[in-house]
Amino acid sequence: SAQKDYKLWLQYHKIQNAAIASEYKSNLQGIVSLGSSATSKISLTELETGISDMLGNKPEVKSVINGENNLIFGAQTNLNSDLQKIFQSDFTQINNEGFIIKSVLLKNKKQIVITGKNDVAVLYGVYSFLRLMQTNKSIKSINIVDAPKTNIRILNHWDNLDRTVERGYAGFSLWNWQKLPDFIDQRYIDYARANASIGINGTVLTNVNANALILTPQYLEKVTALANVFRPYGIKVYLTARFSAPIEIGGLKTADPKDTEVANWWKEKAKEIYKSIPDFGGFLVKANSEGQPGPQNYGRDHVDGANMLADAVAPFGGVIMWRAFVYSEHDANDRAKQAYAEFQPYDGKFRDNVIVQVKNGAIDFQPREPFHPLFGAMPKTPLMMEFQITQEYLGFSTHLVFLPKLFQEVLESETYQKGKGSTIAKVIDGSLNPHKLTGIAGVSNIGNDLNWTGHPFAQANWYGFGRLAWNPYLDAEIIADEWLRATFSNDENFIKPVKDMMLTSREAVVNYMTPLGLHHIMDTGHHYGPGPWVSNLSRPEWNPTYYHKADKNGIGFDRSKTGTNATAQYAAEGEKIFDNLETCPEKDLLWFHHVSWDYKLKSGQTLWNGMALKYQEGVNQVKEMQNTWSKTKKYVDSERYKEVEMLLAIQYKEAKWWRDACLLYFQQYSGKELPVGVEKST
Ligand code: GCW
Repeated sequence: SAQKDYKLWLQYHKIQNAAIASEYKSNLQGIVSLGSSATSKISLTELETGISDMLGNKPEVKSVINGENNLIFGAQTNLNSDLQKIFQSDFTQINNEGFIIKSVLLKNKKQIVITGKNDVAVLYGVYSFLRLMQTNKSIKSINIVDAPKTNIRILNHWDNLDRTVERGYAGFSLWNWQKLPDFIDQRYIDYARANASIGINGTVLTNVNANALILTPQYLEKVTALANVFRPYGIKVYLTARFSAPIEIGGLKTADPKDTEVANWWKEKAKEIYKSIPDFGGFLVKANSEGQPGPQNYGRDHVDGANMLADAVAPFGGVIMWRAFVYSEHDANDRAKQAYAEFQPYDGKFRDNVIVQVKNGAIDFQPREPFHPLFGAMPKTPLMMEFQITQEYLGFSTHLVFLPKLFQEVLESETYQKGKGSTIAKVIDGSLNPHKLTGIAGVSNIGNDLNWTGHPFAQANWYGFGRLAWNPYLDAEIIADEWLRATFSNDENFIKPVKDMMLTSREAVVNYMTPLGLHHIMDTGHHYGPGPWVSNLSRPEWNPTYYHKADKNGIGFDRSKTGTNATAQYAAEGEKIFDNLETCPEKDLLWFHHVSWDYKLKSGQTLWNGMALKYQEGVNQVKEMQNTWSKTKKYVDSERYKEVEMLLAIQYKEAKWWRDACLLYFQQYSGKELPVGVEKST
């Protein structure tokens, strides 16, 4: 039912396996909370709900530790001296947000203890413990010490104040500004709970294409109300700062970052915000990008702009997340090179409380992009990853695409910036070059749809983003496994095929949209469906033809030495690999090279045939996904079953649309027949 959909991965299904259920019952005779904060109360309620739903009976809640087989939870300072001693060395292994879950002998009695340095860390431990149960893992002798590897794990909502959501495909914004601050929608609480359960600790409430009004007292009062709801869940609120706000709402004549009045205006604004939101996170800024105002309007640069804002929030512990998503129509030779060209020289020039936010690839959230060359190339500057959870270029919320596969591919990418092993994950978590600030942002796919994300399986992308932000080394398969068990069923006959379906879904979308390194050939503006023929837009780098460059001789964007030399932005070893046709991974071929239609692929096929067969393979994979889903009826409630069935039917129809449109269009250039195995258009 819709109610099920709404509960996300926190279904707490009754445990079907009798042996597991009885193990849980015998180990969970009572619950003891050692704390009394709002956050401890959330932990307690969550444990009571989770355990009673999964086991069918409520464990006794005790006010003191007595008897054995209790689940005891509380922060370090609330532990008795025996427990303090037991966990002494474990505490040295974790940061402020880490937790410990352990089976211990306390006065010779067996107990399970969840602890951490503060109540929010304990809450993370509670969710981790409940996840063990949701996935039917043994709790007989637990020994888990875990801590997040990044410190800012944040959603970016591209939500406008009129509740429209830029690139949002799941309804309108959750934030009901009109009813705030006095009306607290239950959904705000449920949102915070879902985020806390996967370790997300920040949220940027507003669109990067920002509206200065959010910084007026009328709106800040509403923001304060949301911050108050989120605080006990360990979630900090951040806002986007429109660079021209001092003019628009401050009555100043300029927003020049070097103007003292402007700098003071921001200082006062920060003071005003922190007065009502003492733990306000800071600002996310899109400046001088796609028409947004910024320091360059005044002949200043990104460093001037970021540092001025950084100085305003620094006294209160705030941070500035300054985006590197910039490209200009005045240098349309290769858009992929522009962010690096502009930002790399700024390395080491930003204040300590600035983190530069870089999209995973150099163009824009494509089904597949090689990693952004800035990663690893600014060793003296903390960089945070920006992933897009909402599927702007991947079929909106109609196509089933499991994004952790994409995220993992990026995080595992080898930058070679400090030799082999310099992966993006190590750049992001500060292990390649140590930084105080580390982080991962995800552009949210959440809206006020009953099921939050439009597509029931898009919930897995929100979930997976959170899990990877916590641990960027986690395998997508583990994430899919956890999510399926927590969301649908622990039955292996369901898990195995549906997990395979999720894990192939990302390659399927690449195949039927942009195989072999093709990119940005979606129809223009909305980016839904194919549009490789579009070539009439005012800015050259908005036209799909700019990206595929198909002609009689071949197809692809030559970014090698013989072309725009974008490959030179990578570390020498990576550059060599991408530059050379022999070593360039075929999945990125047409991203880096323009090759003839007769170019021989590793399979021995010509490029034209290989490309056509990839389009067909994508279609076949979606057909297979439909087939897999059709066998799951008995494991899934009828509403979600039906929804996914209808959505997969659309996806299949549209995979064929992509195949047919792209092949028909490119065929005018290749002048070749379709190879055997490619179905004729329908
Ligand atoms: O992906 C593109 C989108 C814009 C977006 C921009 C950005 C918020 O098409 O809608 O604007 O990137 O990331 O700033």
